[in-house]
Amino acid sequence: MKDSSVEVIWRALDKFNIELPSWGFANTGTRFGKFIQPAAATSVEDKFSDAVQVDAVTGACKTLALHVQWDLPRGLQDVNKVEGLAKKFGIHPGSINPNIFQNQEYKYGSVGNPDPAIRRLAINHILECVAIADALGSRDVSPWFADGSNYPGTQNIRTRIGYFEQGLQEIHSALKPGQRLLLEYKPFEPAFYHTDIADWGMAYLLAKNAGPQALVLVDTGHHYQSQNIEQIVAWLLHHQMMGGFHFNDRRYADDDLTLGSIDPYQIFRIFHEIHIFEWEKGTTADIAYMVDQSHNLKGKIEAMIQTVCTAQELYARAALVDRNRLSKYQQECSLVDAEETLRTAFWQDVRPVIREWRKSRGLPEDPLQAFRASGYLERITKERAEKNVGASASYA
Ligand code: RM4
Ligand code: MN
Ligand code: MN
Repeated sequence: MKDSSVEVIWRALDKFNIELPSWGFANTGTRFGKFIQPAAATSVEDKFSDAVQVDAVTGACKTLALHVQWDLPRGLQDVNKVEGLAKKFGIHPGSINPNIFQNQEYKYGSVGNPDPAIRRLAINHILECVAIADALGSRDVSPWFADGSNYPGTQNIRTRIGYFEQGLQEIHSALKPGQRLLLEYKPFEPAFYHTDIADWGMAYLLAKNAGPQALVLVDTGHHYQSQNIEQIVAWLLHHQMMGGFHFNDRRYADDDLTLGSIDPYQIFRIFHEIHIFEWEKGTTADIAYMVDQSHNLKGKIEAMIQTVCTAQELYARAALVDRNRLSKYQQECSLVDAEETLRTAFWQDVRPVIREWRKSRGLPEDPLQAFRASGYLERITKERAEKNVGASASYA
């Protein structure tokens, strides 16, 4: 590979940080049951400890996304504990995720619930999350709303839009300067007829209505079949509304599969849109790159390492696109040459260059192999096995 290409890759990787999800280290399941893993994290301390292993071998994961109900069950009162863990493990709390989908109260929705008392409960919880984020020094509050309905005619769709507009405005007004509210959309599941924030257009309009610190979060798994995700990303970038990603891959629906395992070209094309935006504007897009995957079959830490490495590879490959040539070909409508410019970058094997980059940064050349050699997995399997035996696996 040319020296200039090597430099492009190194520069790209130096600035590419990926946030890990705390919930990706714990036992999670499908809607039919959980497959319990003996090494799964059993506490927030375990989650920090596991996340650090991923950072130790990849050097790319300096923050850990937290889900308030799962990681700070006592809300603000748990801030000190989490701060202590962050210090101990040297990884910062990342985005703060409210939980407005799990409690019985939210059966018919949270911020979109017809009952004003439930709407208040949900808004208050998110307001507490804003305060938690502020206390922990983390910038983004990113709620995902499971709100919706299962049968036609059972809810007033427009009334609920109004509830969301009002509620999100109130939440926005509690944001401190610099904080961001990231609105995630999802077309269906758990609601199967209508979801209140079903796509990027709805998230965009609600964010715009809430205020300037509200942006859109794109979970790559939350799209209809065959949707052009890079086009959505391009639109959000164009309107300065692209707040962050939840990375995962999907074959059918919200499968939470490993990033790039099904369609690496899709992820490459998303990264290309970001690189070309940054190149044209001469700035770095302020995007939070986060993973949202819960593996119940793969080893959780290994799956995260695999994900981070895949993200780095695809990000580096997209950085290699010769954008000068591409622009020229686009202008001339030289279709084959333009497409080949993209494909040439996609088919480059960047792994040897990434290995060199890792070495130069004091990181292991092969992160997965380094993790396996560390003995960490064997140690935690022993330490946690007993605690995990008692974990509930049942669906009904
Ligand atoms: C949802 C969505 C959210 C995540 C929950 C657990 O499908 O992706 O981001 O917080 O799952
Ligand atoms: Mn998500
Ligand atoms: Mn999801």
